[in-house]
Amino acid sequence: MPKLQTLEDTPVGSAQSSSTSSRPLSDEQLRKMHAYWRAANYLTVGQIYLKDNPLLERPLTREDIKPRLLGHWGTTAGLNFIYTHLNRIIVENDLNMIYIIGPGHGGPGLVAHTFLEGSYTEIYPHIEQNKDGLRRLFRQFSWPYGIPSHVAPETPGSIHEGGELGYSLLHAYGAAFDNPDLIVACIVGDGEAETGACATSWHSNKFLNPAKDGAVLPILHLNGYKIANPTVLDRISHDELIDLFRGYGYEPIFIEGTDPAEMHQLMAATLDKIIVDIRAIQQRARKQVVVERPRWPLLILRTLKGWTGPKEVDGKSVEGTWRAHQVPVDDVRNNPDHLRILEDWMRSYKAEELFDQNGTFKDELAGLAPEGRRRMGMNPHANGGILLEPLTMPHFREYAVKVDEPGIVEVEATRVLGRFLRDVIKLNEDKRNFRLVGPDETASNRLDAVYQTTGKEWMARVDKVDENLTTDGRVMEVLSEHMCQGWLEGYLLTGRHGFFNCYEAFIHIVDSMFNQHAKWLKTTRTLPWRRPIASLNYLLSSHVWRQDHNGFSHQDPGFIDHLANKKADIIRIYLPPDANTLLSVADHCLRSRNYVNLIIAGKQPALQWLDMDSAVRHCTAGLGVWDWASNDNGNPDVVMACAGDVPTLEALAAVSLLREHVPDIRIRVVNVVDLMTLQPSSEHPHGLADEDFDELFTVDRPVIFAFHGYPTLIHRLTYRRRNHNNFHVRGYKEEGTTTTPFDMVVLNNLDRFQLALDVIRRIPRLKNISDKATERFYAMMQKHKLYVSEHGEDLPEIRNWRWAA
Ligand SMILES: Cc1ncc(C[n+]2csc(CCOP(=O)(O)OP(=O)(O)O)c2C)c(N)n1
Ligand SMILES: [Mg+2]
Repeated sequence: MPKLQTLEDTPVGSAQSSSTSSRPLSDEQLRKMHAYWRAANYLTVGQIYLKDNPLLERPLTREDIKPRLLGHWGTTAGLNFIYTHLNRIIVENDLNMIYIIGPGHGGPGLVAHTFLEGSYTEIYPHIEQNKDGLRRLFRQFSWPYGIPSHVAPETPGSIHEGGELGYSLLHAYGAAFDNPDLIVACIVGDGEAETGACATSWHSNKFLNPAKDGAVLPILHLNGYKIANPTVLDRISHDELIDLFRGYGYEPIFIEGTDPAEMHQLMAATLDKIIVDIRAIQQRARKQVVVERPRWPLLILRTLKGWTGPKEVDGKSVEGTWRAHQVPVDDVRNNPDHLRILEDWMRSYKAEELFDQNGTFKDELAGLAPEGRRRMGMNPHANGGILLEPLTMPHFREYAVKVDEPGIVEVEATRVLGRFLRDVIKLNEDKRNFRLVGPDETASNRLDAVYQTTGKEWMARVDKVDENLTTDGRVMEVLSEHMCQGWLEGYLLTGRHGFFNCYEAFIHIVDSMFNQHAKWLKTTRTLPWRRPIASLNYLLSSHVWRQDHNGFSHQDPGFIDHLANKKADIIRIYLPPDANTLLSVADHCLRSRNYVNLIIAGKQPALQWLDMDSAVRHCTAGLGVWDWASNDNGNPDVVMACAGDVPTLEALAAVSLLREHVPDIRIRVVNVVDLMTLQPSSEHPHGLADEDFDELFTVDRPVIFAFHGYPTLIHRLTYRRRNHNNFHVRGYKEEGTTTTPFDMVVLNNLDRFQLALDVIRRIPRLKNISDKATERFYAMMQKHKLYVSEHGEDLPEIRNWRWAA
């Protein structure tokens, strides 16, 4: 190994490398590459500041300047530098490479580069390769109805917006899995590296198999600053920094400097070496029988924040400081000194040497970029829908649970799903395009049938006691919901399929990541060139009602509410009441595109309601009357609605109690699988038309609704329905502990006794029996309480309850 120099030995400002000192670029190459970088920087500054005069053909005036200066300069010079150099190694080595930019606020840099390489104009022909095109390119940036300032879905070549920092490396690894030919260059901001998600994501190298997967090249962009502060990684000693990354299992290669000519040589030499190293690792692994975890190279690039920008503004240092983060010189329209600084800055890039009189990028420079799909802006992996192949699906009906009578057999729904997923994996093994991710819970969620056909990907040490670990597994388990989510997103965005299983309460850890993915999907629907990708599928099991081991900390159904906030077009929420409905829903979700599908299903033995034909019909409708449980003959006293497996059980148990105690009561049972059917059709594509809703829920009868989650959501979804005033919802009200399954529903007033009372109290003609019923049902609850306190389990009549037709 080359000896690493410590920062203390190194005068800042001179280029340093721990890896090499050779100078691979000829003078000509150096001149051109430097010009290419200047062009990208020029276009970046132009986008932030100018609405006219794009080639500075006349002195800048305030009329040329945008009224609102929005964007981020500081990170972008470094990003542009890296892109220029990646172009060279792509061309020289014919690499299949994509670029993920953690500090996505460097959006104008990626726009600039994809414009220079021609990708941008191919996708957006009105941004021509001439003066008009440049003017439009500048003007549209951070402009109303133009393009966003970040590396957004609108940006060619991007699968990572980077607006919310922290996920770049996870997306990079997700993209690299099962893409043996792909190299994912991933810029990680030194501020971004302080986030929790990023901190854990370095461990992804323990899950990447050099023989079967592609490579990730992490590039830590050590520009020293965030918005207003230094970064931790910049202010620890060089040794500590290197030790940190060696500790994560990488081979850090450090380069530093400010002089462009020196830095170009150093960067080129370093990247050459890195590509040799990556290829050597891959070749070795691909020849070996037993694959070992290599030390992948990691580049640490220490440059100036705002490199090549204004050194000083109003007597304060800007280049190389946090002041360069956004717009380094502001108020340009009103402050002539600032206008002059901007003009000098822009002229320092010598646009006249870069663009011809028409404003077209000069051929000799444009020729440096890769061609066709090798351009990072045009690489199909960054528009994964292009590469998406549908999964070969087993027939879900073959996994059906036999249900002769509703409410008699008990089955663990997720265990049944596990067999189906096992065969999804088996049938797509050759395509290598499906992964099941989860934070250490796949077996706990009872999906362990998958281990009959595959193992868990694991590149670290294996001990005798371990089970199902392999270097080539379709299951990815790591105790980080962030990693599961980020990997899966990267995998989906590059055109593959997957499934995320998680405890219901802890999926909240990735609320924010889900937000970002949902925003991405929403935007891509408006971009015809972005092809649809496979949906992000969540299975939440070990849910709020059956946390028998764990208690209150594990009881939280709020992820449903979180999803329901997002754009209806992309959100689907399913609460299958039993195994056959779960199979039908899962099959549907795995075939769908561009959605986030949320499925919530229990793993505990539970009564089964529908045979497969009925399940398919029910799921196709999304909700419906369960005739076998209803006796209303079109004229119900009450509608008993339910959504979720446990609420369905309690609702049906309440119905049978009511039949017993109030024999002439007419009850209609409506079960909801697809929650979004409750919304008006104007709000959600699955929303039921008002007439159909009225038909099911009536316009004037009480509706007692037993719901899996927080009750307010049902009100939110139905408040515009005619009968909303008669909706009475029971659900989780944040009461929990380590108690019996039935006591959990009692604590939250979702139990059969409470539901039965709710019914009686709301049917006017039953007013006279209300007090008596209250007494009787309260007595039953009392008996339950005493029994569970004494015996530690539910009453036999609760445990052994079955639906009697
Ligand atoms: C999770 C998150 N928290 C805070 C922010 C606000 N923010 C935007 S840029 C930035 C600083 C980023 O610093 P760094 O990663 O070092 O990027 P660079 O220096 O390259 O601009 C912050 C805090 C954010 N975008 N995401
Ligand atoms: Mg930084």
